[in-house]
Amino acid sequence: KIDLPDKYNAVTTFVDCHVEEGRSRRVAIYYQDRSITYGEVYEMVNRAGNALLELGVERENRVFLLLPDSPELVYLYFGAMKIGAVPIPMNNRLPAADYLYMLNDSRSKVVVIPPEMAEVLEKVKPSLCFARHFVTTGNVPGYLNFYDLLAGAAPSLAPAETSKDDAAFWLYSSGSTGAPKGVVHLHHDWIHCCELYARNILNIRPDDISMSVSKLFHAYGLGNGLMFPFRTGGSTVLYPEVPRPEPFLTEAARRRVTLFYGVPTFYAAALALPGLAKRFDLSSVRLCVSAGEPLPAAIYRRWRDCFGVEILDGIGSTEVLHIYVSSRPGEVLPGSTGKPVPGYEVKVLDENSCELPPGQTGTLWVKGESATPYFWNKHQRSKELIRGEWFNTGDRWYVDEDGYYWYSGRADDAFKCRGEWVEPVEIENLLIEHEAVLESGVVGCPFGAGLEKPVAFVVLKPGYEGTAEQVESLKLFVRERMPGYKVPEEIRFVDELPKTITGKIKRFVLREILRQ
Ligand code: 3SK
Repeated sequence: KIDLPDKYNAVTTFVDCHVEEGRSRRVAIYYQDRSITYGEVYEMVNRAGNALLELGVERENRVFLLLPDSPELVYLYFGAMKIGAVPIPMNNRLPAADYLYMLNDSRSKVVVIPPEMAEVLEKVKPSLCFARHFVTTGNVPGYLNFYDLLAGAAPSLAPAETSKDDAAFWLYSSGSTGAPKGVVHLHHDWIHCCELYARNILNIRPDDISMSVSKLFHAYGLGNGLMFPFRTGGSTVLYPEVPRPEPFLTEAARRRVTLFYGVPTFYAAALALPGLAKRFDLSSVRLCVSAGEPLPAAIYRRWRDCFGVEILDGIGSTEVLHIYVSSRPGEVLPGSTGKPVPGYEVKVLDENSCELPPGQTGTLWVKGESATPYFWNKHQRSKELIRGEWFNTGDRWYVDEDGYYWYSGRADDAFKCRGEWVEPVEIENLLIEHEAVLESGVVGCPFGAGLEKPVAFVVLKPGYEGTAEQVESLKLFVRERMPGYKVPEEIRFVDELPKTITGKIKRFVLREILRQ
């Protein structure tokens, strides 16, 4: 149990403490060719907070941060929280209509963008009901300049006397259907994730250098790439571009990263590069992490064989903020996501809300101090997914006799074939073991009399072709290892799979493709 005083502002334990306790000269952020110390971050956070105050931002006002991973995003995220306002780090690759919805839903008063986002924002500006100030990190006519605002703001700032239970920041969770949900998080949430997961499972230390494939606008990336290193006074490498394996691994090697946080799609794409281990010196990495979707055993083994480092798989969610079930160093069971992180509780329930014994698949519920209290403006959805202290993840899992958790897909992805339940992920994980397969996505599709059968979308590794022989080879591969009803009725070769930003396969898009 982590005890916090009732009056608590999270910025005091992630930024201010490093200056107050003599760590001002430590490097907080590596960004391109710059090294930024905790002392510099502290001053810029204060300036950002004061600049927002001067714009008239008040406690609880939302501040929409449509910025790439960069020091500016860090300054504004902490600066807004420090004055008691509520930053919303935001994905900068969405369609304009999503921004319109989220800006009005959140009633954000200030929007901050890089200059290249101006074109998209201009499309929605006339329909914005609450935004009052538009700020940019470049030069855009009609926008305030971020650096001018900071230069004119004072470098010291006392933290707003927030309660530990005040809203600190929001993240929008897109999910697979419906409008995005504003997930509200409180000042006390991050400290729980940092202590329970980063410190107790990863054993994160001040000399660690962290780097995350997932971006800071996503809960997984925000923990990995900012809050975990800032909790200990360690360093983070911020990478503003899309994380393509070659340049990303080059930067990780150059910065001698020690904690590497990826997603299965990234690991799979990197493993498809020829001569991987020779081209990228990752000898500084002591631990890799994967989340976003379960890590197939084949990818775990290939990566470990290539770099000699374990990947710890974990389950997390935007609602719980970070990982609550995780593999442990030295105890990885490939294909499983490990065991609950102490401090969180999980249970597997059937459709009547009865707890299931080991071996039986049901819906995973989780309880923990970092879980969201509610979704903004979505009372019905909040009631459906949050029951008392428990949150319904909507994912299907089972726990084995040894207490290891195994993923079986989204509740709405499972389908029945010849009277038996089929979990797409089981077939996908087998297909990926085939030498020609880079990735696959499986969905149920009605054939003939409307009976559902599995269809596999397959991305082949470079050098393999989607021929009729390849189809037969893949079907035979499954037939030799699984009961007949799990053998894909059809195999379609595709260049890529539709995915969410953390690499979860959007199976509803695959189902739509089959309906066309
Ligand atoms: O998207 C996820 O699955 C996730 C994983 C770890 C931490 C946070 C999130 C949202």
